[in-house]
Amino acid sequence: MKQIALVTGATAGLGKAIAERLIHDGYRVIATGRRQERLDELAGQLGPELLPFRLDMDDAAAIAALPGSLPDGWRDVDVLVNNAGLALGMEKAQDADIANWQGMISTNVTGMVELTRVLLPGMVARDRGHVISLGSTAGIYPYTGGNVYGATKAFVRQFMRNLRCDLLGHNVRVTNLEPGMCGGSEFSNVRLRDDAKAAAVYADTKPLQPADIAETVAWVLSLPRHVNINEIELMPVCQSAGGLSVARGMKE
Ligand code: 8X3
Repeated sequence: MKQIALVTGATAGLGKAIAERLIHDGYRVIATGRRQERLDELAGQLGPELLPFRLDMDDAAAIAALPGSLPDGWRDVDVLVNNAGLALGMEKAQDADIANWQGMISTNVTGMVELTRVLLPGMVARDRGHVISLGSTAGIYPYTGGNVYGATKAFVRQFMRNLRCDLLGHNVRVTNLEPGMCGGSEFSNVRLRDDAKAAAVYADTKPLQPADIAETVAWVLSLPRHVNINEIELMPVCQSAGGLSVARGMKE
């Protein structure tokens, strides 16, 4: 029997690459996202092993109803890939738009925990499952303008670590993947709301690509059932953490 994976945010970028890779590796995939036409396109491309399922991660009622809303034969989700997430804005905290902060918390934290909560009982009851979340290096290393985005990813990190404690004794694995700069997605276009500025983020670099993240997901899943990869931090070779900063000449 093929395993079933549910991938959130599967209409583009990392989620799409992960969905494609999992279909290739023999999974049946529930691909969720907000844009129906993109989901239909993906279904057309990947065939009947992919179930397009419209889901807005800000819609608590839809998330709560999800297990019962899935068609027969698609309800026993073995793998949850918490990929949906976004960054909004790069302003310093003192200048940031509170609506941007609320938007990031709603999708990256609230939607993610709600969906995990509704799918975990089935995994525990069947004594098989794997929750894989997309954290970020932004949840580990602070940077200017990363304020709430980084904090949501630090939440993901600690939530995944705590899930490992709660799931001890059950064959349900939990992994947090923490990529650094990754191109080939809408991440910076959404964050900066300016395509030229988004392109400049990756200018003259060789960032990670969605396929690199999909490869990591595939590897983590392929390991024997007794092996749990807790966390993986990955960056392109052209990136490193910045170190500490000092402001000189400040007024006392
Ligand atoms: C994306 C990594 O460095 O743009 O989560 O915050 S970064």
